[in-house]
Amino acid sequence: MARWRQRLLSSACSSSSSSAAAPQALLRLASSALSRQSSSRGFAAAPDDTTPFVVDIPVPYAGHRCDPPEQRVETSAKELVDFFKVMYVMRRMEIAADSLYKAKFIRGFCHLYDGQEAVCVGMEAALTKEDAIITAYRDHCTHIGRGGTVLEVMAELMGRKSGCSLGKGGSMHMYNKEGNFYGGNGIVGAQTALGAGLAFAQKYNKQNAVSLALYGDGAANQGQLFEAMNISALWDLPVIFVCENNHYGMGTAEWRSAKSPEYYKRGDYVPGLKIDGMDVLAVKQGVRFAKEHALTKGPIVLEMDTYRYHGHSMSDPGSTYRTREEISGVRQERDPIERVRKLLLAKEIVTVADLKNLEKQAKAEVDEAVNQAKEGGQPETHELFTHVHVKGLKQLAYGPDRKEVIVPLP
Ligand SMILES: Cc1ncc(C[n+]2csc(CCOP(=O)(O)OP(=O)(O)O)c2C)c(N)n1
Ligand SMILES: [Mg+2]
Repeated sequence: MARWRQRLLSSACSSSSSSAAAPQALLRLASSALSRQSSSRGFAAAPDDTTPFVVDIPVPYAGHRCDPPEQRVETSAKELVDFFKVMYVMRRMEIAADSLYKAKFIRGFCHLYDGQEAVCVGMEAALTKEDAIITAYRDHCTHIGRGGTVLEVMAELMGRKSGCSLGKGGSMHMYNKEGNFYGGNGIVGAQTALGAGLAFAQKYNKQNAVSLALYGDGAANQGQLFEAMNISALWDLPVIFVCENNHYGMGTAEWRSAKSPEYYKRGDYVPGLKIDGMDVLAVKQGVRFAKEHALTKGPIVLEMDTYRYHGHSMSDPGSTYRTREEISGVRQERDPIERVRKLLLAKEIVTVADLKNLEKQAKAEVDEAVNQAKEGGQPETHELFTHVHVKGLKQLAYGPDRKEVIVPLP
């Protein structure tokens, strides 16, 4: 078991001897860049420069029934700065949600995404908003990725009407039709079949777009995932099944629940790709590859090797089935924001002071959203009966004994 834990820290590096030292090399490179910081900033590129340059992806991809993409990826100074900014906002937002929950401003369920930001952000960098996304309950940051605001998330979490689901959904039910984001779903694995349905609609309507159905390692053992894969493969649907493997389900480690934790291979006849989900550039490149595949050949599985710092939900301290050392080890070795920070410094795109400023701005943005959300009102009572049924069906809502009709639903 100790060996299994060790794998979390070194992650997919173990699959290639040449790459095993790569993360350490990246860390060394970054820390030497850090020590080179001085008052004079020798820009290799200005922070808003969009000129492309190439970066190595240290952890090798692993392919199943497909040749993986290159271990090199194009990026730019601007893209890296934008990645840092958005991931930092996401991190602050989740930390704020944690405090608000403890202060009882947020009630009910609350599933935090900190640690997994690179999956969401790298994915979006390879997609357009024509592409659709559906995920499970860990959806706050997905909403931001789809173009939503921190205020919409915070207000939704606190049950305020300025929330993205008008304060009626809460943590598990972020939603944004304009951004082709179909939620936030609480039934483990069910969203994968809905994702196949979204891809069916895209193909039927001859859209040049794909659907991404995200699910966790725990959900990977759900039967309906395999039903969804079967029909998607039969009909060549443009769907990307994205397994966010954070190595734990609800209080259960993957080795206790999955006979084969090689989730990228579990589509059997459906090709798969394993990606370092803590590396935003690796995710971008992998999702771009998968989109091309899905549009031309049909479904593909992506396994994102990632990690969540918080427990499964607020009732789970997250430290009873894993050690604190494991969590802090992943933070030190693989944190997705730190990785981009080091790259920005190594490439001399920003200084330490610039990054501090960006962090300050992100914190201020989140603080302001929290304050605004707190001031917002709760949904009106009549909203209890909207968004329940399709409009115009004239369904009746009854009292508990079904004798008393409360209201005809609009
Ligand atoms: C059909 C169904 N079974 C059980 C649950 C309770 N449940 C919620 S999350 C979860 C574990 C999911 O773990 P994973 O897919 O790895 O996602 P993570 O929480 O790690 O993001 C379980 C068993 C549920 N919501 N739906
Ligand atoms: Mg999990």
